[in-house]
Amino acid sequence: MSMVEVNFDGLIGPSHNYAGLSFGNIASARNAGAVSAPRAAALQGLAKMRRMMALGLPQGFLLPHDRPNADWLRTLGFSGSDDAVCEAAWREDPALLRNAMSASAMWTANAGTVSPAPDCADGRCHVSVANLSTMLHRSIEAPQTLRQLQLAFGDPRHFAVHGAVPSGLGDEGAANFMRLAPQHGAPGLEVLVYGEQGRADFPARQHKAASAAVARRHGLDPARTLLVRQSDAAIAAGAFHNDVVAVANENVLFAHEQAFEDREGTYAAIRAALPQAVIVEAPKARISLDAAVRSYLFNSQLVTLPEGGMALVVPSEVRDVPEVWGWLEELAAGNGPIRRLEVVEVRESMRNGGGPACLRLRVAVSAEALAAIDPRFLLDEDKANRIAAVIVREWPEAIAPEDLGNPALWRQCRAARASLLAELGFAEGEL
Ligand code: SUG
Repeated sequence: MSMVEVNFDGLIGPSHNYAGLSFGNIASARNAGAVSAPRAAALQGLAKMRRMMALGLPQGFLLPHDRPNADWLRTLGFSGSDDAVCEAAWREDPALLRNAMSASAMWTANAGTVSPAPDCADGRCHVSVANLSTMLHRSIEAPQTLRQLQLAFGDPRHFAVHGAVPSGLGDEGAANFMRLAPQHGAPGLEVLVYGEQGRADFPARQHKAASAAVARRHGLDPARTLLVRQSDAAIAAGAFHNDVVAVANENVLFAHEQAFEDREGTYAAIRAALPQAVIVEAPKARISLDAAVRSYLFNSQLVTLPEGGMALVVPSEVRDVPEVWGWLEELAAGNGPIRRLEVVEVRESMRNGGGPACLRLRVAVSAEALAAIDPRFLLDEDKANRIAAVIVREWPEAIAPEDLGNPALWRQCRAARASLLAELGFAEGEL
């Protein structure tokens, strides 16, 4: 079957800020307390989507969540109007309001895990919303993510959308998921990567039992499913998700030598299940784990171009780390599958640990399934222009840490999102 991959990027929300909420995410910790630029951030994300469309690739998006999340604060015992709830939280426990203000839903690689139709027993594309339960600010996302995915992929002939697995089992979605296949439309090998608890100083955010549950729910064939342990060294170096040290596309796996705890065993299992697999590895002798995490080399989008061949869409930070850029240029000049490099600028997201690959959720679909997606979630140039106009008009220019408690900012964030939803044809209360 012929299938294309659609990337659904998270539109970066008006409350984007640097509150340092993600323990184990070095960029988030390093930039805690800095002044953010939500308007620039959202425009950078949109520019990346336009670059992908310019490559001839279909592009979708998911919407920012309602922030500050007053409903979530109500579950913590605050009451009254939205502003009253936020004011009380800011007074009593400002950390709670910081969590309720996070724009972290932008990183849609963590929205859910997607198994394309050829991999699933019932021949439909299965999506499981991630519970993101390890980090408080991210554990808030699942209900709004579920609503959006149910709307976007609401046609039961082609899609099955599952809620999150129980929160006792940490699940971070497609950030810990790779699919290898001869082409998008062929049955693939699904590789689910988990971390072992208590082995590194930082939390392992993906639990093995959660990955296994997702595989069962999606009806994956055990012969084409691998559960692979992420290396403790990678987690300790700040790779809080597998997509910071590895990325796959069709028959190509691009990974750091220290991405997996059992490197040899993982590669052998991949080759056994998919003889066409090509493994492109960055040797630790050339690129240290630290350089890989600092540059976010592997948080790139590896995409198949319509004219054939693959491009690696890398964050501009790879150029700032000479050993990484030098090695990458050699790679692209060589005989391997990755011949083209596209450098994108998503610096505002990067400063919270979110590179190009974090910002997108991949959904491989047939032409019929693509036609069944709610078109309001699909992007074209005209819509990108209209979204940009709303961002320029309504997104805050800057947010400093003390601004998070300012009622004027809460109102601006709510109004900006409402304008965006209205512009895109979503009724109030639909999301
Ligand atoms: O979950 N950062 C996100 C970055 C997610 C990156 N996603 C992937 N690797 N796929 C996280 O750690 C920082 C938010 C803050 O500190 O305010 C944050 O949530």
